[in-house]
Parts: sequence; structure tokens; C-alpha cells
Amino acid sequence: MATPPIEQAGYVIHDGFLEPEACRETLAAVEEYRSTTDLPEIHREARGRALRYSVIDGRQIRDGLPDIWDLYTGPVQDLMSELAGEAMFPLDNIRAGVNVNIMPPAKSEYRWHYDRTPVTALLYLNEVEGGETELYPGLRVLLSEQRRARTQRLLDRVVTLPPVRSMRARKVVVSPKAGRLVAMAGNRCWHSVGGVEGRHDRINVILAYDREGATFAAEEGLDSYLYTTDSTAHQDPNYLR
Ligand SMILES: O=C(O)CCC(=O)C(=O)O
Ligand SMILES: [Fe+2]
Repeated sequence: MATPPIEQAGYVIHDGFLEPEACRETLAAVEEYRSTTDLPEIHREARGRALRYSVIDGRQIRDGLPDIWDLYTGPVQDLMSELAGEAMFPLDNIRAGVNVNIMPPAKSEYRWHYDRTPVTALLYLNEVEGGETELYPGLRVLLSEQRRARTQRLLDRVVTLPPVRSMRARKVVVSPKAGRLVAMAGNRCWHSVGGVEGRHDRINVILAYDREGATFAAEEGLDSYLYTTDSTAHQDPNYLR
């Protein structure tokens, strides 16, 4: 059997996944939602690049942005299953499953990280200056057992050291463009977003999938780090202690 596209290259860029008209309608729905709901501004310092953004989480999307929810549980799920070569499902953790990231110019950026899930889609709704997604596909050496968290953390440090990094992976830079979808092996592809320039907020949808019934050990700490302004106990909530 042929290797599934996401396995092969670690990522796939699919332009024109959403038509311009659908992007405009979705953006208008996001703007309408923002006008009625106070969204937290999350700011977490991190090495190299901070996490600085606003977010509409998956529960808010399910209850207030039905068209985005339908994309998550319909066409994007189908595409991701096809690209992964096996059936992929929305997360049981609805809050983390689908997000709208909002990044105003000048101050926003998104720290270097891996996602918790084997496949993630980034769907850009608009074109902005700057705000490129930077990816190192397949950089991570991923251990299978969550209880090996300490070893995983150490391995993650080692592979991101510049000389090791450049041996293992090539950096890919993706510019936001309306309707463009990037599919990646989120838990193996090291990625971040650079500073947004110009006058417009960068707005995209992040859609995460996993195998049926999968769970993530560091769920709770990571959720409050990503979706609330609470100060979290761990320096890096991606890892259990
Ligand atoms: O907006 C992007 O390009 C990436 C965002 C991201 O990596 C995330 O929300 O996990
Ligand atoms: Fe991510």
C-alpha cells in the first residue's frame, strides 16, 4: 500500500480548500461573534517566540459558529482521513478540537510547539502581511508511551538544537492566504507563527483529529494554558512532570 501523504512528507498544502466567498462569510461570522463575546488575550512568554493571541475555543464554536463546526465534522475530517490513510475523528476534548485563532498585528505570535494530535489542519481565512506559519515537518522523535514524558522532553530539546534540527528537517514557511489549508502530522511537526504585520488581524481555523477514543495525558494543564488567562503551574504544560 502506498504511504499516506501526511506520512510521506509530514505536511500537505492544499490551496483553494475554501472558495473566496465562503472565506468572506466565515470571517463575517467570526467578526459577528467577536462583537458579542469577550475573548481572552493570552500572553505566555516562551523561549524564542511567545504565545500571544486570542482564541475562540471548540465549545464556543459548536454553540455559536455552526458553519465552522460543520467544516470540522464534515469536509475537513474527510480530507484529513484521506491524507492520513486512516479514519480520523474529532477530539473528545471539544474545547481543544477546533479553534479560531485571532492574531492582531504588531504584537501577536505563536510559540514553537508540537500539537497533541497526530493530524492537524490549519485553514487560513485571510491574507495578511507577515504571520507566516513556520514548520519543521517530521522533526520529532516521538515516543509511544506517555509515561516516558521525561525522556520525550529531553529528546525534544536535543532535536531542536540548530545543528541537529538542520540535519533532520527542512524549514517550510507558509504564508496565510484565504482558503489555503495546511495538513500536518501535528505531534511530529515543530511549528510556530511569526509576527503579524500590516493592519489586519490574522484569522484562521485550527482543526485537530485523532484516532477514535484517543486521549492525551497532559490535557488539563495544556487547556488552561491555551484557553484561559490563568497562571499555570508548569513552565511547559505540554509535558507531565
Ligand atoms: O496559526 C497557525 O498557523 C498555527 C497555530 C497553531 O499551531 C496552533 O494553534 O496550534
Ligand atoms: Fe499548533
